[in-house]
Amino acid sequence: MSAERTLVLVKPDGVSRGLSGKILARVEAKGYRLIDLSLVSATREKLEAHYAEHVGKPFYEPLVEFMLSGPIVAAVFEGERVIEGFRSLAGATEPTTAAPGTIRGDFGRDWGLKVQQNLVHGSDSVESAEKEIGIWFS
Ligand code: DAT
Ligand code: MG
Repeated sequence: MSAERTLVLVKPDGVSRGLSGKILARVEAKGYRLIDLSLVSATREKLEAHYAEHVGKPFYEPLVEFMLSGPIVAAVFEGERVIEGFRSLAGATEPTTAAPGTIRGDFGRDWGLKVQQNLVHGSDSVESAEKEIGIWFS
Protein backbone atom coordinates (compact mmCIF):
# COMPACT_ATOMS: atom_id res chain seq x y z
CA MET A 1 0.00 0.00 0.00
CA SER A 2 1.39 3.40 -0.94
CA ALA A 3 1.51 6.01 1.84
CA GLU A 4 -1.16 8.67 2.07
CA ARG A 5 -0.57 12.29 1.18
CA THR A 6 -2.16 15.43 2.59
CA LEU A 7 -2.18 19.11 1.73
CA VAL A 8 -1.10 21.41 4.55
CA LEU A 9 -1.50 25.17 4.27
CA VAL A 10 0.08 27.64 6.68
CA LYS A 11 -2.51 30.40 6.37
CA PRO A 12 -1.65 34.12 6.09
CA ASP A 13 -1.76 34.59 9.88
CA GLY A 14 0.80 31.84 10.40
CA VAL A 15 3.13 33.20 7.74
CA SER A 16 2.87 36.83 8.86
CA ARG A 17 3.51 35.85 12.48
CA GLY A 18 6.66 34.01 11.47
CA LEU A 19 5.38 30.59 12.50
CA SER A 20 5.78 28.70 9.21
CA GLY A 21 9.04 27.04 10.20
CA LYS A 22 7.79 26.03 13.66
CA ILE A 23 4.60 24.58 12.21
CA LEU A 24 6.36 22.58 9.47
CA ALA A 25 8.92 21.39 12.03
CA ARG A 26 6.15 19.89 14.18
CA VAL A 27 4.82 17.93 11.22
CA GLU A 28 8.30 16.68 10.33
CA ALA A 29 9.04 15.84 13.97
CA LYS A 30 5.93 13.66 14.08
CA GLY A 31 7.61 11.64 11.33
CA TYR A 32 5.82 12.72 8.16
CA ARG A 33 7.88 13.33 5.07
CA LEU A 34 7.82 16.72 3.35
CA ILE A 35 7.53 16.07 -0.36
CA ASP A 36 6.56 19.45 -1.82
CA LEU A 37 6.71 23.03 -0.53
CA SER A 38 5.86 26.43 -1.95
CA LEU A 39 5.15 30.03 -0.90
CA VAL A 40 2.04 31.01 -2.81
CA SER A 41 -0.56 33.72 -3.19
CA ALA A 42 -4.14 32.53 -3.25
CA THR A 43 -6.62 33.63 -5.90
CA ARG A 44 -10.41 33.73 -5.69
CA GLU A 45 -10.53 30.90 -8.23
CA LYS A 46 -8.21 28.65 -6.22
CA LEU A 47 -10.12 29.40 -3.01
CA GLU A 48 -13.49 28.71 -4.58
CA ALA A 49 -12.23 25.27 -5.65
CA HIS A 50 -10.45 24.64 -2.35
CA TYR A 51 -13.41 25.69 -0.16
CA ALA A 52 -16.17 24.47 -2.53
CA GLU A 53 -18.08 22.89 0.38
CA HIS A 54 -18.29 26.28 2.14
CA VAL A 55 -19.39 28.48 -0.78
CA GLY A 56 -22.54 30.37 0.25
CA LYS A 57 -22.01 29.97 4.01
CA PRO A 58 -22.00 33.21 6.05
CA PHE A 59 -18.29 32.93 6.81
CA TYR A 60 -17.26 32.15 3.22
CA GLU A 61 -16.60 35.71 2.00
CA PRO A 62 -14.62 36.79 5.11
CA LEU A 63 -12.70 33.51 4.87
CA VAL A 64 -11.75 34.27 1.26
CA GLU A 65 -10.71 37.84 2.16
CA PHE A 66 -8.56 36.47 4.97
CA MET A 67 -6.92 33.87 2.72
CA LEU A 68 -6.16 36.63 0.16
CA SER A 69 -4.61 38.90 2.79
CA GLY A 70 -1.05 37.60 2.48
CA PRO A 71 1.20 34.79 1.32
CA ILE A 72 0.47 31.18 2.21
CA VAL A 73 2.85 28.26 2.62
CA ALA A 74 1.57 25.18 0.81
CA ALA A 75 3.10 21.81 1.64
CA VAL A 76 2.48 18.18 0.82
CA PHE A 77 3.29 15.65 3.52
CA GLU A 78 3.35 11.89 3.13
CA GLY A 79 3.04 8.99 5.54
CA GLU A 80 0.69 6.31 6.83
CA ARG A 81 -2.56 7.97 8.04
CA VAL A 82 -1.04 11.44 7.55
CA ILE A 83 -4.46 13.00 6.87
CA GLU A 84 -5.77 12.02 10.30
CA GLY A 85 -2.37 12.57 11.89
CA PHE A 86 -2.02 16.14 10.68
CA ARG A 87 -5.57 17.06 11.70
CA SER A 88 -4.75 15.74 15.14
CA LEU A 89 -1.59 17.89 15.27
CA ALA A 90 -3.60 20.93 14.05
CA GLY A 91 -6.32 20.68 16.70
CA ALA A 92 -9.94 21.82 16.62
CA THR A 93 -11.09 24.48 14.15
CA GLU A 94 -11.63 27.17 16.78
CA PRO A 95 -8.22 28.20 18.10
CA THR A 96 -9.44 29.65 21.42
CA THR A 97 -10.56 26.24 22.60
CA ALA A 98 -8.27 23.97 20.56
CA ALA A 99 -6.40 21.68 22.94
CA PRO A 100 -3.01 22.84 24.23
CA GLY A 101 -0.30 20.80 22.54
CA THR A 102 -1.90 21.29 19.13
CA ILE A 103 -0.78 23.88 16.59
CA ARG A 104 -4.00 25.88 16.89
CA GLY A 105 -4.15 25.42 20.65
CA ASP A 106 -0.56 26.51 21.25
CA PHE A 107 -0.22 29.35 18.74
CA GLY A 108 -3.78 30.51 18.06
CA ARG A 109 -6.51 32.52 19.70
CA ASP A 110 -9.50 34.67 18.79
CA TRP A 111 -8.31 38.00 17.43
CA GLY A 112 -11.78 39.55 17.36
CA LEU A 113 -12.47 38.98 13.68
CA LYS A 114 -15.38 37.02 12.24
CA VAL A 115 -13.24 34.36 10.64
CA GLN A 116 -11.13 32.08 12.74
CA GLN A 117 -7.52 32.89 12.05
CA ASN A 118 -6.57 29.36 12.85
CA LEU A 119 -3.11 29.12 11.30
CA VAL A 120 -3.39 25.94 9.27
CA HIS A 121 -5.44 23.91 6.86
CA GLY A 122 -5.25 20.14 6.51
CA SER A 123 -7.14 17.96 4.03
CA ASP A 124 -9.92 15.90 5.59
CA SER A 125 -10.06 12.84 3.30
CA VAL A 126 -8.08 11.03 0.62
CA GLU A 127 -10.41 12.50 -2.02
CA SER A 128 -10.06 16.09 -0.80
CA ALA A 129 -6.28 15.70 -0.41
CA GLU A 130 -5.99 14.64 -4.04
CA LYS A 131 -8.22 17.50 -5.17
CA GLU A 132 -6.45 20.11 -3.00
CA ILE A 133 -2.92 19.05 -3.98
CA GLY A 134 -4.01 19.55 -7.59
CA ILE A 135 -5.26 23.05 -6.80
CA TRP A 136 -2.14 24.31 -5.02
CA PHE A 137 0.51 22.37 -6.96
CA SER A 138 -0.71 22.45 -10.54
P1 DAT B 1 -11.14 22.95 9.33
O1 DAT B 1 -10.21 24.02 8.83
O2 DAT B 1 -10.89 22.66 10.78
O3 DAT B 1 -11.18 21.73 8.46
P2 DAT B 1 -13.69 23.69 8.14
O4 DAT B 1 -13.27 22.92 6.94
O5 DAT B 1 -15.01 23.38 8.75
O6 DAT B 1 -12.59 23.60 9.30
O7 DAT B 1 -13.72 25.25 7.80
C1 DAT B 1 -12.77 25.83 6.96
C2 DAT B 1 -12.32 27.14 7.56
O8 DAT B 1 -13.40 28.07 7.60
C3 DAT B 1 -11.87 27.03 9.02
O9 DAT B 1 -10.51 26.67 9.11
C4 DAT B 1 -12.15 28.39 9.56
C5 DAT B 1 -13.38 28.83 8.80
N1 DAT B 1 -14.61 28.53 9.55
C6 DAT B 1 -15.23 27.34 9.69
N2 DAT B 1 -16.33 27.43 10.42
C7 DAT B 1 -16.46 28.74 10.74
C8 DAT B 1 -17.41 29.52 11.48
N3 DAT B 1 -18.49 28.95 12.04
N4 DAT B 1 -17.19 30.85 11.60
C9 DAT B 1 -16.13 31.44 11.03
N5 DAT B 1 -15.20 30.76 10.32
C10 DAT B 1 -15.36 29.45 10.17
MG1 MG C 1 -11.81 21.58 6.40
